[in-house]
Amino acid sequence: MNNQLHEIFNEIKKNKNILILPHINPDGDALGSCFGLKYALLEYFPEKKIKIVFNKENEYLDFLGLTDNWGDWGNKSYLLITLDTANEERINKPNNLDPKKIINIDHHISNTYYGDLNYVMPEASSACEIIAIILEKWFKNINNRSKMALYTGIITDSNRFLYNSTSKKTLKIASWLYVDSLNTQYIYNKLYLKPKLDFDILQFIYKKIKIKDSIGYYIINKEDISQLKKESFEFKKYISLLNGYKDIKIWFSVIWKKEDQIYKISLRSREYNLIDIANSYNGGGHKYACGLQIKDIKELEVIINKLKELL
Ligand SMILES: [Mn+2]
Repeated sequence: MNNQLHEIFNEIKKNKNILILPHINPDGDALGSCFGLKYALLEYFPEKKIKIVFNKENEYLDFLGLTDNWGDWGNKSYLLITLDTANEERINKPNNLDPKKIINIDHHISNTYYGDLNYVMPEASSACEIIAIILEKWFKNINNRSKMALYTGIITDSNRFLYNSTSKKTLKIASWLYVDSLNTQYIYNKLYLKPKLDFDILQFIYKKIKIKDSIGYYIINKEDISQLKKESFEFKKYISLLNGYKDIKIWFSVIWKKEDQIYKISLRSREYNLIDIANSYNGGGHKYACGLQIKDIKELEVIINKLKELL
């Protein structure tokens, strides 16, 4: 059950120390929502001490802000706000985390409502959309730095308003964030200009794509990863290569993750609900974009058969 927004606002007002955490390996939406919220709160409550800590800084998102250190946070009494994070395991946290209360604000349909206060809107395009709607209600207006961060998260999670999670609400709040000084070209250059190295990987992946019975996929195994000298997570974004083909109704990538010794499968579709399959393997995510993990590549055949049944 969701809490009332005024309950969440009262909790925020009460606390001087606030820790905001995204999910591990944060993306544009996770960081955009954290920094968007921080910059707006500091504008109206400059006396608050607000920290954002995350495990991985990416050059393409560094314009939003950099991570703080954990420091002596463990000894302080503080409120924890988690954003874009579906369950407690996904929170980027050290073991000694001991907040007074947790506020969980998210848009994942698989969210487990692990907070003391929860606000989950699965229909929202992004966590940034939710935060922007909330901030507009609370403050009427917010500073441009906050707006830029929130706009960035909406465009990354909706793929520039392409995915069908984009709604009238998304566009309305995006237009509120879209101030004259918003330098979209700068944001798009940071987010979308690719290094030349990308060509090598693209060529590599294109050769590995298999398409059968309206299902398209590619597998990146242990040997591929060491051959290309890349990290496992760097292959995930190429799943969009398979989007936009009439004959491919469901597509996925299978990527070896050496840290966990498992294969990570990312499932995508324009119209078929995939979340039940992801959930049946303890995965999660959204209706048309979700993920799961398998230990043995032989399990893939069963999953492909389940996907075929959806078509
Ligand atoms: Mn998100």
